[in-house]
Amino acid sequence: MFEHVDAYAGDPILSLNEAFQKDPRAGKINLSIGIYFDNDGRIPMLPSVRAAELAVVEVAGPRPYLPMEGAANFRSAVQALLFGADHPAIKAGRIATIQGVGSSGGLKVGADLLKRYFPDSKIYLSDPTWDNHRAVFEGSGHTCETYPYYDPATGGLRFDAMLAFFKALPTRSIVVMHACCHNPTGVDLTQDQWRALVPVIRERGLLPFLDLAYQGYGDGIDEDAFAPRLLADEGLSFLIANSFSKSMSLYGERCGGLSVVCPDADQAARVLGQMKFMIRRNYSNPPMHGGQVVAKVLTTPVLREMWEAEVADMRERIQSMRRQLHDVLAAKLPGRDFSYFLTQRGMFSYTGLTAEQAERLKTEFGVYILRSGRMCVAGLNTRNVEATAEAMAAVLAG
Ligand code: KET
Repeated sequence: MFEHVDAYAGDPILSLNEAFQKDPRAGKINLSIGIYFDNDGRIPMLPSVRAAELAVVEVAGPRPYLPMEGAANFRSAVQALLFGADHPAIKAGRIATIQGVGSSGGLKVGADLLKRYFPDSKIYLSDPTWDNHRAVFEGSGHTCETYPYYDPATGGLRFDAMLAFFKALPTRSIVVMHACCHNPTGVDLTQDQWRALVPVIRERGLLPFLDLAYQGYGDGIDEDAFAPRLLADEGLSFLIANSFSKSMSLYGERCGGLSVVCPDADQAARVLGQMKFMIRRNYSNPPMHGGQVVAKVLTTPVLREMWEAEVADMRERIQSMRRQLHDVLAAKLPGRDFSYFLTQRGMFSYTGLTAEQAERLKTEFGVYILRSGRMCVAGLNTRNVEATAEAMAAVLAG
């Protein structure tokens, strides 16, 4: 019956992570998947999240289905986190927010919604972007193209080319943008560059779809929400998917959301209704537990304060790993410029290593990075950073 089913080629991120788990070598180092590991190489259980979880379990009541759009307390906590509690767009009721199954689920609901109501619009992704962006949008029937973004020559942003490209896009084109901590490059727009984009988005009638998966890993929880706040302040319409996988170390609980900022409350109500329809025929309604833990952390002042400090610790640990990696590499290969490790933001660095060099890192040294050259800096720790730098130096030296 299933003779005609092809073998799955695998996923560039998840399948590599699976290969790492199976690797029997003791000194192996996992810098493949975008997961934050602590200095002991463990996925942390954040104390704020643990306390919230215990509180949630303590009062555990019945488990009805959640509404299609998710739990009201989670959805309003997401809005306050993204836009600031007192944002006029929240007060005006012009943001439609659903609780997703992770931010991947939010992206999927958004992709389905856009396919139905913007059937002729193309999706424009940054070159490069998170591998799964293309898969999710194509999976909903969209055609995806790319816009200029990363400059391999400088390790920075091709902002002028990007702006010129946006200026030439057809109206109602959908531009997918990373709100902070760009995956895979670690190269972000500055606040001034975001501001420069606003008139172009407005004049061309573009529809931004922001992806905020690393809030708090760039400059801070509020700082990393600069882009959605700016676009909302400017009265633009846009979508934003957000995730708690990384910021609360809750990967397996699949907590995230999708918010659509609309011109008025009436449009927001209709958009929310259609998102419910997309959800109903996809997975019906989201799971309960993780979302309640997230809402508890965000809305309980003492837990919120703990969480903000924990996020700052994770962010600072990554920065110190960036510095150590940079210093060892710079000492070993003095002719080369590794300053990009210091300027790139968030979990990832684009190392510039080729697919062959990445393969050598894996087979000869047990160091796993993606074939694109993306490294998850959050997988480094004081015990493996030296070995990683040495392996990279060996591979780079040929
Ligand atoms: N957006 C981006 C940009 C992203 O990097 C991830 C995950 C997600 C969304 C999905 O997050 P979630 O809320 O858990 O559905 N990225 C890492 C893991 C993965 O590929 O799924 C990664 O890039 O390694």
